[in-house]
Amino acid sequence: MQGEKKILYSAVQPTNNLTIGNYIGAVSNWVNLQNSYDCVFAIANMHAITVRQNPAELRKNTLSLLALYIACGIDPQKCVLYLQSHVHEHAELAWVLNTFTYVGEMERMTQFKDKSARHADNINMGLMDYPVLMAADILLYLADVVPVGVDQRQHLEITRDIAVRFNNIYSPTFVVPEGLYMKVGAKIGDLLDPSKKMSKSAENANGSVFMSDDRDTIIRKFKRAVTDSGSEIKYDPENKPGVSNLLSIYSVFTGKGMEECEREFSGCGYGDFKLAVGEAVADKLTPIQAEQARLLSDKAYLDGILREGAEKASARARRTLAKVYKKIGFYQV
Ligand code: ATP
Ligand code: LTN
Repeated sequence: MQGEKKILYSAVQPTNNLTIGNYIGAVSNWVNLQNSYDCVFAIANMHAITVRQNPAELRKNTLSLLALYIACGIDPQKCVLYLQSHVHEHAELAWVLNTFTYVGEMERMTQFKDKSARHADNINMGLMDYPVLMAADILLYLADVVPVGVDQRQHLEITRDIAVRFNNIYSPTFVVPEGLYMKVGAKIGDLLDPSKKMSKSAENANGSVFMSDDRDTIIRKFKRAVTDSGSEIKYDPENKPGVSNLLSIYSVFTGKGMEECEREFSGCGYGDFKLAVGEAVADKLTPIQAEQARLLSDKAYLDGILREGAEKASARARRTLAKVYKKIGFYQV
């Protein structure tokens, strides 16, 4: 806890373009939470390189993600916004935590297994160690809560295990963080196959709506979205995964509760419903895209945010790492 407020930490990798799944599962919640918590948000470029990146693209995606955070409403005056590689303590704590993590635990991680299958030619140590670096991110800032999509639940669990393990061997050092998952939208499905999560790196780009898609593209993608048998528009993820996915998207993008959304579409055909969801998404994204473009034309401003963020983040990270080094017996002069 920092002052009166609990500490909240989260991050997104600057890989590809963000999808509305990332927005709904992560960034849009951050905007709502930033007043109630002491927030630290990172751009996880060290995680990004666990899958081979083009250096120029990675650089570009980094600034683009920072501009998107701000365009979505994250206020750099209220929150710490920084780039992971600017704070060397992440790599240092990850090394220490590696010695408190078992190989078997990492081999069991679902994301590791998925990504190993997708990148069979590059199953590098970093890919396997990804959750330990994520644990280091969270534990360095003594975060109380970590808002993420449900795909990250397993990584949060291992972070908690590592924290408890360390605290038990030495003395209370780390805060054991809680994952924060939203009721609606913690797992947005692919529009063409709602049983799969909508992903930045999906093979078929028609199933993912990107934050950078223009209005026509967004509407076209929603028009092609799969629905379910029957004609009723109600939230029932078990039996109506396609319709429920679209309702979740609509609910988050309009800020309306689920019951209100169901009422609005009662008696409406699937065609009109899909068009309405597409329009709501496009209406919300158009001004965000314009603001992102405006911010990207002011590189000096964005660099300034990163410089300031790195200073604030480093000051916190340094304190935690110093405690850890002391407890494990690293000689200090
Ligand atoms: P990739 O598909 O390239 O592995 P990703 O889309 O999972 O990447 P990340 O940077 O790994 O993107 O995740 C950023 C945040 O977005 C995380 O909090 C994650 O839980 C959330 N997220 C990702 N996909 C979805 C989704 N389909 N629905 C809800 N939240 C999601
Ligand atoms: N692995 C996360 C991104 C991430 C993260 C974090 C999220 C890196 N470090 C710390 C929360 C807290 C993902 O969403 N793929």
